Amino acid sequence: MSVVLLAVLSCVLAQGAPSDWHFVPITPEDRMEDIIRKAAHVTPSPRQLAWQKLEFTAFVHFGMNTFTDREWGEGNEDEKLFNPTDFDARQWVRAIKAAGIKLLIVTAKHHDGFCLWPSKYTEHCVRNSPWKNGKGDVVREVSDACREAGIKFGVYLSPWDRHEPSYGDSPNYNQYFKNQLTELLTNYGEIAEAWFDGACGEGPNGKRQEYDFRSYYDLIRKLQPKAAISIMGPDVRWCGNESGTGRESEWSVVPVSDPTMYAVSFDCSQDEPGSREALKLAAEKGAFLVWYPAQVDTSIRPGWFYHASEDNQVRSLDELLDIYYGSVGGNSQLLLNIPPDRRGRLHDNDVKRLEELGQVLHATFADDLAKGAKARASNSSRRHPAAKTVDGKEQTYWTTEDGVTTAAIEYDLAGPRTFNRAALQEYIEEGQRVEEFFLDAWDGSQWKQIARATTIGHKRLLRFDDVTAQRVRVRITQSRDCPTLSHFGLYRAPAGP
Ligand code: FUL
Repeated sequence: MSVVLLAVLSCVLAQGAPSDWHFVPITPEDRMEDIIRKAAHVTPSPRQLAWQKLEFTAFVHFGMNTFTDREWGEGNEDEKLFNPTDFDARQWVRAIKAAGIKLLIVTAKHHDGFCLWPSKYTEHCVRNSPWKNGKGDVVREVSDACREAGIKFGVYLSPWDRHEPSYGDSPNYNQYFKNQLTELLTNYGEIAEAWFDGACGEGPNGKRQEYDFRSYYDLIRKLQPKAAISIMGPDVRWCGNESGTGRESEWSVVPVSDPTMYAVSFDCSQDEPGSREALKLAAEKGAFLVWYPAQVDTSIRPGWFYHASEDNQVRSLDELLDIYYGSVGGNSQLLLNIPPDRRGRLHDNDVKRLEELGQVLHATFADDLAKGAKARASNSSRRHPAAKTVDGKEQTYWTTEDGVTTAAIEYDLAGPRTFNRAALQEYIEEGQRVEEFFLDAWDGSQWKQIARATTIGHKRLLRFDDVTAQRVRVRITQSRDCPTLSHFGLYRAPAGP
């Protein structure tokens, strides 16, 4: 108990950092059990929690590269090349919403520096394009379409800028970048996510740009306090690949060396950054535990931008489902890119695939066969009985009594049911804890194992062949502290494709 108290007390605020940034120091003096207890009590900020609950989000790469058939522009492209013939942001949003996506991030500026909004600070923008006689504003139309349709909106603003002459002249470019951020964060309503990648090149003056991330973050917190700052940012970490593959065990609590998170130098390529081994190694050097959840970003096509040559390479429904189960179902958020074509519309092939994906997800998850089931746990705290896992409410949860880290919950479905998917969610407001669990079904004479998995976190989805049973059991065999479960669900995915 005293260790828990110590962990909570040592969860202090980073000096000078915004007030909701918590971190817990780990040191060489800490024993493994101390480190694990501390990790189990690190919790998300309200902003991170809201971000995590979106689960499935969209990236839209659109800009100069769409018209030059490139992935990275040089920065010297003529503004006259940008000329969508039938631009329709509502069409993007309709297609994206049909897949069940809850937020859209548009590439307001990619590495070529061309701005999709009429920026006061550069001539390299839509104002000098023939589109709508220079009166168009992609960011405006997309943000309006998102709001109209009730989905959230975010911006990608490339720090690397191959057009802007001040790039590499660090203080001047930092000011330019903040001016642009200010335009985007003040003129387009609520921004739910600001996305920065790590690409950084040399400026025309031959100098390397030193980004002043600290001042970027401070500005964002001031102008859009609810916006999650992703990738080169303190709120959300990159999963480490662009192929759509999540980790088998994804921990949202990881060690960092700078608790202010102003200088994010996180090695995203690690096998399992939140594992016991990784925490132990970090403690030996002295580190800080923070809540830093993973995002899986990938494109529905081979490229991030639209290329007509890839029209027949839109990912199959099977592939997209694999990505979905591995990311959303593996304690990550999925950011799926769908690039509009030169008309300024999503291509039919992508639209069709998004629709199919939405249909399968809806048909699978609309009916929870475990909802309201009779639930009995081997151990429960008085205020958090097992029934809370199947009451359909996000804010209620089951947990064990102090000191109990393994337990089983048995569910009686009131009659035999056939299912092939399961969903489990921890109550992450209390932290992430489960390290291993099993799902079993009673076959009439004995318990049979259906699945085994490691972490749960915000969500773990399990896929298995059809099982027909009336009684099922979740067995938590390893947890970093009292396990919690806010949701347990059973579903039946339609057969095929
Ligand atoms: C990377 C960029 O270089 C790619 O072009 C793309 O925007 C991807 C999402 O981030 O860093």
